Amino acid sequence: MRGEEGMDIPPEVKRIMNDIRIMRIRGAGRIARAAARALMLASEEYQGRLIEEYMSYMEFIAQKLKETRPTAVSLPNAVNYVISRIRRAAKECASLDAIKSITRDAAESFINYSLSAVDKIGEIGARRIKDGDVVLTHCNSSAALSVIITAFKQGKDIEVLATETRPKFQGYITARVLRKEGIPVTLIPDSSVRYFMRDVDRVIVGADTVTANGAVVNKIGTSLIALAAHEARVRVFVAAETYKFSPATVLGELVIIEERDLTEVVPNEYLQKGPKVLIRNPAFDVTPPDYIDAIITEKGIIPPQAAILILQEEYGWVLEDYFIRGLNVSEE
Ligand code: RUB
Repeated sequence: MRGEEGMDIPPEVKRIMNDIRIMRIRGAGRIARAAARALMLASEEYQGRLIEEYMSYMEFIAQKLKETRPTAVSLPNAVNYVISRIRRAAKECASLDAIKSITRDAAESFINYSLSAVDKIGEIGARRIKDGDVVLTHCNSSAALSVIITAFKQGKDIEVLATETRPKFQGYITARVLRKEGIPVTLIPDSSVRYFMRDVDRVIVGADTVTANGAVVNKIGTSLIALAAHEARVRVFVAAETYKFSPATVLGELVIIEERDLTEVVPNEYLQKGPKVLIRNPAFDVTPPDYIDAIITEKGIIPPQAAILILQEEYGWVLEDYFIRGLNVSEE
């Protein structure tokens, strides 16, 4: 593949980009790890000798990766984690070989951090699940599953209601994973959530993005589930690694909600006939902090209103940089 700037994208990197786009690689955590790996592969494949060229090539790949899916902030956060380390190394005038090895280390350290964060969330979140609980989950979230599976492995007798999650049916993946673990699971239609809510003790979902005010962007339907849970006084927990928190939202940026292909909702033949109605397919929605009891991160459980503290701790340098650069620009 040749990019706008005439740069080659190695086939394996191109494959990862496409897999993210078509959702063969999906779920915010997996997408983030795949992006870090893609940067590592792109770096390994780079044949040139000039640092400047290497930098523009890596920035180009980073940009292309960020464009694959718009909503999960874990993707730009993972890319920026690696790219910021490469930029720093280039500024310090390291050799190209040294910069390449920093690229590999940065990508590997992001991937390892991400995997251990999911385990840690499992340990922390499992403390909030009681013996005998019925847990409802939506879509397919590794972080939410980590909590459920850890609680079960601790010997807690639990049962799970998994929503189908139309239109892409990620709930079937969740049901399969839970069944393999030996956890009793019932697959239910999305529209039956309020019907079942009276039997539910806890709702646990994942997140694609957590905003500065503690709102959670997750698979479409999450906000309706949270609303039904709120009405029934059922606690709602969100399992989210800290790289799912969005620094851009501190600066007032809104999260882009992905709208996917209409063929996910209606058959292609129907579309080809030129349907007389408008069809839409938003993939995510926003659950306000008022409907969330707590966010389980690898650093501990926080109320959604404390999201800003995570952002200050994890991304303070990004924000500082923005404000300092902003100041420089206005002083010029
Ligand atoms: C997946 C989804 C998941 C979050 C969290 O949407 O909404 O709940 O990404 O997942 P899609 P994880 O299938 O459209 O990518 O906890 O695995 O990061």
